[in-house]
Amino acid sequence: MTTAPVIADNQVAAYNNKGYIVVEDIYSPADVQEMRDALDGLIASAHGLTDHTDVIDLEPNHTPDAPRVRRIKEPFKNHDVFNRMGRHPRLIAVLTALLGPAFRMHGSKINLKSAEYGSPVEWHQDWAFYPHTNDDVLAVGVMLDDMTEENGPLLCVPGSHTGPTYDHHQDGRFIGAMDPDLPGANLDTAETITGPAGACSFHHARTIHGSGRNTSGRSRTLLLYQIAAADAWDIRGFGKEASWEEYAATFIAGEPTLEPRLAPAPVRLPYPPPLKGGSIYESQSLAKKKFFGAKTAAE
Ligand SMILES: O=C(O)CCC(=O)C(=O)O
Repeated sequence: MTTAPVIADNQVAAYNNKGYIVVEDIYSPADVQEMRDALDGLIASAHGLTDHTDVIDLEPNHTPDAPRVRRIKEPFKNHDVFNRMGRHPRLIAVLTALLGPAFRMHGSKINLKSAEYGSPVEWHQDWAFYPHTNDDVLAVGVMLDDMTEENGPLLCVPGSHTGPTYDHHQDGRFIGAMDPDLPGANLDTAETITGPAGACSFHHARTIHGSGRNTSGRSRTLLLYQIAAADAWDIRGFGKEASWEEYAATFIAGEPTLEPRLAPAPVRLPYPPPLKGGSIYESQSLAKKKFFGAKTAAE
């Protein structure tokens, strides 16, 4: 393992300028294998399921006998391996460079995007789902497979993290997707985020992003860790945690503070909530206009 800094100054500058970067070699091949093994166990538990659960979100073409998992919900909270990997020293080093010394894991998920059918994610800004008192908030995409041009990679619109927060509503209700025909969002300038397994992408919560269906023969498994600076408080309220102790346990560096930092950032609240909840896939399935495609027969 190299002793060089995990992230160079020009990468920090690129993150601030574009709203996203990729840093390679955060996780070793052994780390990636450990996460894949843990994931295999979670996927196996989808056998026999007839509906989504609190942990497992199913693809539209799932059947109990031929399980097809779209997403694992909250792996950091629900699984030791993903909890430990969320505290990996190399990840913490990068997050410290981008966010400062104290931050917490406010959510996590694994988007499986399986070969041949893995679902797309429509254009959106994470900020529209969880606005905070300041925008030192980002998502880490841990590549558990190589993410390539072919297997439904993440796409990010450069500079969009300094622009408006777009409407993610339809007919007066939050659906978690932007209108793809919206003028000014510059979706045509989106860049493809690629990297080898073990690399991580870091995208700012206001960056416009999405990804297409995986029609390739290779899976694109992306573990997403959602991170907020300690002084960025979710303006929807105390958060998902039931108690102060649970909230404090989400800190992966530094300590909680009771003094939120207020910074100007355009905010829209995700209310009233979508008629279909549970995951972004469910709420976005309500969108009348889809950019990434055509619905499948099963949707
Ligand atoms: O998995 C992807 O390509 C996009 C993930 C994402 O933006 C999300 O789940 O909010």
